[in-house]
Amino acid sequence: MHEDPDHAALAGDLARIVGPDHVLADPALRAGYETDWTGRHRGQALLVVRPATSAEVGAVLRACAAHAVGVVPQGGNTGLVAGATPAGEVVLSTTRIDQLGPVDELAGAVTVGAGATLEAVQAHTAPSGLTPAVDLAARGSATIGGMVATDAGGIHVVRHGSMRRQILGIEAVLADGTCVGRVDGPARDSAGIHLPSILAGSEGTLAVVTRVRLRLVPAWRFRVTALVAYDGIDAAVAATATLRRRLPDLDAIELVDEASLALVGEHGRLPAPFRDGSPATLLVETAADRSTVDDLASALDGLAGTRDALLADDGPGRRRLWAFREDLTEAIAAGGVPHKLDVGLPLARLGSFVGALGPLVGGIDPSARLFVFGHLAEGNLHVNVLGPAPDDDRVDDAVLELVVEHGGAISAEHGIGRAKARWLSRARSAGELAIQAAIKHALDPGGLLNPGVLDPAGQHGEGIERPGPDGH
Ligand code: 2HG
Ligand code: ZN
Repeated sequence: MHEDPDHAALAGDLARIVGPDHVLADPALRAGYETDWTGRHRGQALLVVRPATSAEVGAVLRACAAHAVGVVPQGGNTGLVAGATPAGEVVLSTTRIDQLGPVDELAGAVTVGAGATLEAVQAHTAPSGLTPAVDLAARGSATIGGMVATDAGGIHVVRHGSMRRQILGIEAVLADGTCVGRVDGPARDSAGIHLPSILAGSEGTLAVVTRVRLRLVPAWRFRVTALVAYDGIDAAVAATATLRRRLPDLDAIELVDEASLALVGEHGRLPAPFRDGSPATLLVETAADRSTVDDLASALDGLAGTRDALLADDGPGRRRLWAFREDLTEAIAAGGVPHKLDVGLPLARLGSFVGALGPLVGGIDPSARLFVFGHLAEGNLHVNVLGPAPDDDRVDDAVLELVVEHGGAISAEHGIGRAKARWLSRARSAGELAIQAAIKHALDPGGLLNPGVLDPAGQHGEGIERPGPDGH
C-alpha cells in the first residue's frame, strides 16, 4: 500500500465514521499503539482509529482502501512479535468493540466483542460457574480477538487446547468491508469451509475479527498446585508424560529453568523455594469439583529425578507458587529489552535442544543471559535472552536455526508477526506458502490488512525500528 499524501482527508473520513474523539493523530496519543510490549519493535501509525461496531469497522476499512492506506488491527497490544506494530499504516484498535453477551448456560458459551479483555470475560462468566478455557498472564490487557488472531495457548492448553478449539462462532470484517460469519449458530456446523479455523492464527492478515462465540468450561471449585524440583530437563519431560497419564484432572504443567527461577525470585524478593536448588522446575496444577490433593501428591511420588516438592491448595499458597511462573515475563522485562523466541519442540528432542542453547547463545554473546520456560506438555518453550542489543539478530537467528534442526516450530503461540516473517520459508514448504498466499489474495487482494505480517518476503517491515545497543 502507498500512503495517501492527503492524510487530513482520510482523518476526516474516519472521524465521520467513528467520531472525532476516536481518531488519534497526536503523536502522544498514538505512542501506546506504536511499540510492541517488549519495546523491541517500534513503528509509527499514520493515525489510530477506534471503531465500536462491526459496521464501523467495515466503513473504516473501505475508507482506508479508498485512500490506499494499509490497516494494522490491534487488540490489547500485548503481542511479542511485532504482529500489531504499524509501519506507517492506520492502526485499527478493537478495544471499543468490547460488548459482553449473556452467558448461554445451555450451550456453555458466550459471545463477546473482539476487544473485550480476557479478564473482563472471566469476570462476566464467573457467576455462572463457567470460564473461558484459555487463560494467560496478560489477561488484564490481552483481548479475545488478539488471542484468536495468534491462536494463543496459555497455561491450561494441556487440558483444553489453544484458542482455535474454543471458537464456536466468529464474526469478521473482510478487507472490502463485507461482514462474514455468525455467532448465533449451533456448536457444530460443518457446512463447508470452517471460517474460524482459517482466521485462528491468521494474525489480522485475512480479516478483522469483531465478535467471537467462545466455548466455556467449568470454573473448578478446588485447585491444587505443586512446585516440583527435578534433576534436569530430561527428568521434567519424563515426569510430564507420566503426570498426564496419571492425572485426569491435570490443568497446567509448566516448566521453569534454573536461571528463570533465580531471576523471578530476585525480582519478586521471593524466598528460594528449594534448599538444594532445582535445575528444572515444574509447576503442576490439578483442578476439579473435589479436592485432588491426594491424587496430585501420589502422582508426583516416586518419579525419577525428583528432588523436592511444595504443595498448596489455598489461594495465597497457590499464588506464591504461581509467582515463580507467572511473574517471569515482567521479571525479564525489568532486566532490559528481551529477545523473545516462542518455539515448539518435539518432546523427544526437547532436552537436547535445551542443552545446546546455553553454549550456542554464550558463543555469540558471552555476557548474554538465557531464560527458558513454557508450556511443557506441548513442547512450547519461551526462550528469552537478555544482553544482546535489540537490533542484533544473531541470537534470534541461531536459536531459530537450532529449532529447525531439531524438527521444531518457529512459533508455538505468539505468532510470526513481522519479527519472524523472514523465517517463514524455513518453516513451511513452497507448497504450503503458495496456499497461504492464495488465501491471502482471495480475502485481501489489495494487501490492505497487516502488510508485512506473516509475509515470507518481510524484513522486519520497512518502517519498524529496533532500539540500538543502548536501548534507545
Ligand atoms: C507466557 O507463557 C507468555 O508467560 C509469555 O506466553 C512468554 O514472555 C514470554 O516469553
Ligand atoms: Zn506462553
